[in-house]
Amino acid sequence: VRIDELRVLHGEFVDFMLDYKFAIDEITTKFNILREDLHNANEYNPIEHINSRLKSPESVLEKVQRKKYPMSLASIRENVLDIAGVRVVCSFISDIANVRDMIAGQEDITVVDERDYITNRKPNGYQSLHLIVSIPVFRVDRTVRVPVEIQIRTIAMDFWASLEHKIYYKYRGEVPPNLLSELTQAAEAANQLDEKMESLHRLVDHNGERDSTPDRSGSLD
Ligand code: 0O2
Repeated sequence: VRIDELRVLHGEFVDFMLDYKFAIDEITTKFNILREDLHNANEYNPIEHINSRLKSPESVLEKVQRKKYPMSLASIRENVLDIAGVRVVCSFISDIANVRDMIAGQEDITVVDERDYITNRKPNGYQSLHLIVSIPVFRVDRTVRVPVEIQIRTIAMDFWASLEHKIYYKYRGEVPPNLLSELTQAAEAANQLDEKMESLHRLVDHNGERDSTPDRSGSLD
């Protein structure tokens, strides 16, 4: 490949990746709007925090090679659906479905794929709701529909996943069996904590409702 051809290819790839950066900006703005809207209406806010990441060019190309996808921008657009990633961390398990519905129901969003690793936990214990959505990005000279992977999980699920991710990378995928089993146990503990927090949350909500009843007399119990 000649140097001027290489420059053109590089320019095209940088421009292609910008689509994903803009898609992340749009989705992040949507979640921030939901948060502020709920806050302004004095309603309960299920979103603890939002993170995002743009896959590096190296790991995009690594995935294309590993999965044996054709090496073209059109093929990458069609096959690599997690170049743009947005993670929404919620307080409670029940928040996840609400947050999912709030985003999936928006007019410019199309849900392309959905994987519920909460109902169907991965064998290692991983839990999260994954949505692949597509969103229009309005560039100067064109409109493109761009896929974004949205991961929705609780604080406990996120805590577990970030530790597991670090361990997995530290051992380059060859995690010793004893550590694997400890991790699975930790996932179970995280799940139990989530369930406990959920029931406390319901209890507080329920008592809160009784609290605001005008004819309430005496203590909560
Ligand atoms: P990173 O660093 O977060 O980008 P594939 O992407 O093809 O390998 P698939 O089946 O398309 O896998 O996607 P999947 O399994 O639904 O979700 C992929 C992403 O979910 C991962 O992205 C992680 O972010 C997260 N994930 C899935 N399984 C696990 C797991 O067992 N542990 C942890 N910690 N995270 C998980 P990347 O690209 O692997 O990583």
